[in-house]
Amino acid sequence: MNFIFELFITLKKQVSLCILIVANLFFYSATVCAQQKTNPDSIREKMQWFADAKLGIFIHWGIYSVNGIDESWSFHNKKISYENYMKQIKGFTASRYNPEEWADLIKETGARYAVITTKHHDGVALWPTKQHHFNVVENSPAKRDVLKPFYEALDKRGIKRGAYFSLIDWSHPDYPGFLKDSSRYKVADNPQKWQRFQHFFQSQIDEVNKAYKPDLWWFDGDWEHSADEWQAEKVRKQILNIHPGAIINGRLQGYGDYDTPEQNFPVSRPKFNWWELCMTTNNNWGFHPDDNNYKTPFEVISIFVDAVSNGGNLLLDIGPKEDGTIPAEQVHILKELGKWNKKNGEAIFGTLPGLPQGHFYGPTTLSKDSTVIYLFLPGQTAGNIMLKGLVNTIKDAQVVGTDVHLKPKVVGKISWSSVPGLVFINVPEKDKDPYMTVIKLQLDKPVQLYRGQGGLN
Ligand code: JFZ
Repeated sequence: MNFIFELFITLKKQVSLCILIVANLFFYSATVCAQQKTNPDSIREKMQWFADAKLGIFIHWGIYSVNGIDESWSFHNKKISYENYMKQIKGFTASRYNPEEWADLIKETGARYAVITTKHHDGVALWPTKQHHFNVVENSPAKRDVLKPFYEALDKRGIKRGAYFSLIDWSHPDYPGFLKDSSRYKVADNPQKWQRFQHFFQSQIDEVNKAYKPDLWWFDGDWEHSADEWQAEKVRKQILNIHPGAIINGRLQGYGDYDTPEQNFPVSRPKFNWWELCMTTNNNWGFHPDDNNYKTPFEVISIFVDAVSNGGNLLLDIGPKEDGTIPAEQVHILKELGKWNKKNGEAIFGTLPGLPQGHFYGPTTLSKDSTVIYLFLPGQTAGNIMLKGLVNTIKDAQVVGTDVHLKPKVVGKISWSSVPGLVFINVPEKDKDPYMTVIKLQLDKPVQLYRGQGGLN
């Protein structure tokens, strides 16, 4: 990111101060969370595709889709016995699974990456693991590696391949954790057993790494053990030795590359270098026929735009059925999002985070060279919108995805003051997008903002 914001602050007695703030300082100075042990400068290059990607599709597919119950947590939280939970494996057929169709749908959304559960906390692998542990190839009627054709289909379409991998394995006899109120042993009391587990899970990671070379690793469950216990640094190196460009999410006890707030929406801009909001389309990660609490396409688009405006990505989840079909409500959301992206994508993909709060009552993004501001009109806005503190001259204003050009009006510019006037733009009702309208402002040069208090300091 190499543009600068110029912040003009007019002080009392006509002392004009011009402060240049390097954007790096603005966006990158910050508490780093997932990345305490990694150096942001050394990973910046490999993170570029992720920073530009903005949208990923998350897929929670596993034996929990057979009964349509909580993924792994249902037995852990004792809503169902472990035995009955595991019986679902006999119902996992993948009989109508069409990975090419999945990849087409993902492509249609505009997403640049997809992350699939290679193994959830229940320990059931979707690939033919050689570690003598549950997998859908040997233990389920699906009888095949369901990951391979999916990753191939993504590859064909230029979509980056992500592997969700649960460090926790509540099914493994050498893993301490099991039900919410019971554990098999304490690591300190039985280091050999824990070492066997370390060897096991690291061998599984190695299998996935060598077989599919994921572009992104999405670990989960690190909270049950420390970085030392997981040998997090070793795991990171093990992955990067095979695939130096691989990106690792923040759930590796400080050895990841980016942060993953889950189902929680930031209000002020997160100070992480890179972050990704993962979110369900209804209230559940996996297939849940009883859960009809779906977000509308408008709500999903609003959340997506808000994340992007604040420098984040959205990883939007779907939960296919055991036969491999995707619930119709989820297909609908994905297609509507895709339609919107097709029209408005230039304001999203490959952009920079938008203006700091205070200039516009809605999300914004900037083009890479920061000579374009995109204004996202919240809700069903039409009529006059207002932009404050823009020092630049606007060369052109256009409704994105259309050939409609608008005429901004500058109000209240005082000749003797360096404080910019207010920009009003009238957006006609007839040019509104059904979900969210975007206005493109072409500036005379990289954006310059006035951030002062109106002439007096
Ligand atoms: C985790 C998983 O447990 C969940 O099943 C899903 O895969 C999601 C994407 O990631 O989410 C969590 C993480 C922590 C807690 C609950 C769900 N927790 O600490 O209660």
